[in-house]
Amino acid sequence: MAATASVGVAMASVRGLALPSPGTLRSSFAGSSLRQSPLSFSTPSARPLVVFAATKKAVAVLKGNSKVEGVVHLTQEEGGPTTVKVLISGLAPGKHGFHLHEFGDTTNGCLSTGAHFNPKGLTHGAPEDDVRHAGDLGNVVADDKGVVEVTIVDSQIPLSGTNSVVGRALVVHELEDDLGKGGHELSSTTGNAGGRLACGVVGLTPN
Ligand SMILES: [Cu+2]
Ligand SMILES: [Zn+2]
Repeated sequence: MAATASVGVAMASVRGLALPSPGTLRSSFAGSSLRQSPLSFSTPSARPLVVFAATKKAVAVLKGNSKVEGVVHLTQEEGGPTTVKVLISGLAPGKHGFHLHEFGDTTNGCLSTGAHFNPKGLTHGAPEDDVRHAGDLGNVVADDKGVVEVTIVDSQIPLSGTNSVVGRALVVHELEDDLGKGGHELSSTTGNAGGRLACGVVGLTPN
């Protein structure tokens, strides 16, 4: 009974507010704000497509099951090579293989990052070789404090496009990468660089 009565009152008041009433004004405001909101969303979403073509920046934070850790900043101007600024600590002094591996998957530590990124299906090599994996960045060299601080420039690890390395992983190894020339059975696939000390997924950053 009470429900029926309140519906009756509501209907009566709608009918009562026929044309030039405050009720009609309120409903027309609601209508115009609904029409505006799709417009204000579509304008900013169209603009980033233009900004998108400028400098790309990415970062990888390297971690593992040892004291080895690092941060790697990658930047690429449109169409140019990628600049890779490497800072790693906790290494044994000397050379360590440094690669871009295929997957950004660390569910099983650095092991699940897969093999060297190799979209052209070539054999392992040195960064300067024509025949190399795209991910072959050679060796980084730790000083007597176990620190690597180096900048690598490479044209096979873009941050956009079909062979983008964003979402893949950087790995630093226990041993020196023999650059495919060591004569070991692993030379042509991994450079026989030994265990994976630390790794990190390459992700986009505004910095
Ligand atoms: Cu590797
Ligand atoms: Zn390789």
